Amino acid sequence: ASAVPEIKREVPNILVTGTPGVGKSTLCAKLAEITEMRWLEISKIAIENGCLEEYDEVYKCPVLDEDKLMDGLEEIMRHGGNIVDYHSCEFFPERWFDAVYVLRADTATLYDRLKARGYEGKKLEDNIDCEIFQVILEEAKSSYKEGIVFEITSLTEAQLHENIEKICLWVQKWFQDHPT
Ligand code: DAT
Repeated sequence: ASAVPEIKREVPNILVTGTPGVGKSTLCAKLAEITEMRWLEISKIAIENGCLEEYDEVYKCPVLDEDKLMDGLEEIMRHGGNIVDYHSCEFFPERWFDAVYVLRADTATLYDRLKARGYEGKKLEDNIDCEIFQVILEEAKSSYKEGIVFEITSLTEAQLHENIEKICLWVQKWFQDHPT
């Protein structure tokens, strides 16, 4: 039995995940603006709250203290209204999310975006491989119920707007299905 009493959320929580460079921040920023939900950039929150354990020299990125981070986010997640933005998704509690959007990109686009961000060598190759082998999509499918995982692409402005529309419709439907 969990020590945390469940609260019925009045606003849903959404997870936006995918390989770095697929367009998560771009989508989340816009979505947060339109829905007035809270955009939680996990990488930034981890830094601001001292939730980094060590630095991975191979991948040139910090390793999260996941337990500390989850404990710190529990309260805010219980009340809902959050858009969580992170390039991994398996360590979050399943009960936190009402929808999981996995952003996908083609190799050429992702390569250009990551190059422009200064990624190179192994870090660049590994992130491209991660996308080719749909690592995050598989992670999402094995961590969350099939019906709440949605695969989307956001390569162009037009697709960005289509995705925003689609997610806003999903949010509207969620409110209809969860009357207060
Ligand atoms: P992520 O947060 O997944 O790392 P991002 O939002 O920072 O990705 O986007 C990476 C780059 O791609 C950035 O330069 C903006 C661009 N981009 C993202 N989504 C886009 C879209 N739908 N149309 C055009 N450019 C986009």
